[in-house]
Amino acid sequence: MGNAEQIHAKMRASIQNYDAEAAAAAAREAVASGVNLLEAVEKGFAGPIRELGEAFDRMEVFLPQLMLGADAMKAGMAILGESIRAAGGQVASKGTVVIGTVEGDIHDIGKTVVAALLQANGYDVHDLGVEVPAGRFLSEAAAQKADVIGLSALLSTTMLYQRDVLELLRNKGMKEKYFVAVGGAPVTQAWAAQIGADGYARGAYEAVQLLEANRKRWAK
Ligand code: B12
Repeated sequence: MGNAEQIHAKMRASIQNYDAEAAAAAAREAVASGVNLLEAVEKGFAGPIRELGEAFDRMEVFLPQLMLGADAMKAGMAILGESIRAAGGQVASKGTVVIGTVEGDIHDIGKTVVAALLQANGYDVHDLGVEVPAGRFLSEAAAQKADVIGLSALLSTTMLYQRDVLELLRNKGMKEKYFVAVGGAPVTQAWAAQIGADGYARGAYEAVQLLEANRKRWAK
């Protein structure tokens, strides 16, 4: 097993063991050894968190385990994020992204993974957190001179707030200023088209590809 695989395995185990300290230690090791951090996030943290979510759906694990797994991932991401940001200072930003989970929705794992992978790929990412009202997406996008607005929704009820953000943008004549990407488990390409979003991605890796494919729209 190569060095990178060994580190990915430690990261994976930390999530599977719900061990935040081990996740932080594995993340530190990833940074120190110079492995590709984007790949480490995907293979070491995003994969096992998704598997944990699926195990939860099958009722093989319970809510406390799910929360502890998420906490472990956050502890690791805090370290990787720092390092990714430091590296970002040396390369030109590919664009500014304002991302958050929409109003009424407290799910933040997927959105955090998307934010981290975008950051790892050279985007300047401002994570607004969860339960973000439509108006705040607009004010933060303006304040940060954003190119992209990312809207995450995990509930079929809160998906509707993605539409509200787009309606508010259109009502204020600001839609054309931003590339609006939507995502989250219940969100589909058809929903994105219905509400007039510019793009949809099924997962974090696809989110990076979506922005790469559309980058010329905001490149200066
Ligand atoms: C973890 C979890 C929780 C945790 C959240 C912890 C946290 N800090 O986030 C807790 C326990 C708190 C929770 C609470 C609730 N949950 Co919940 N939860 C989940 C679960 C099991 C996993 C979600 C997750 O983190 N997945 C892992 C991540 C990596 O995947 P992801 O979120 O899909 O994100 C990926 C993509 O969607 C995409 N993506 C995500 N965001 C974005 C944004 C953009 C811009 C783009 C491009 C892409 C993108 O990329 C991500 C990375 O690959 C799902 C089940 C499921 N299958 O989704 C249910 C689920 C979403 N929850 C559900 C429900 C009902 C609830 C509650 C209402 C439960 C309740 N009765 O109290 C509350 C909601 C409270 C609220 N107001 O928000 C339902 C939703 C049903 C529906 N369709 O409406 C689900 C589907 C479970 C189920 N089968 O019933 N939940």
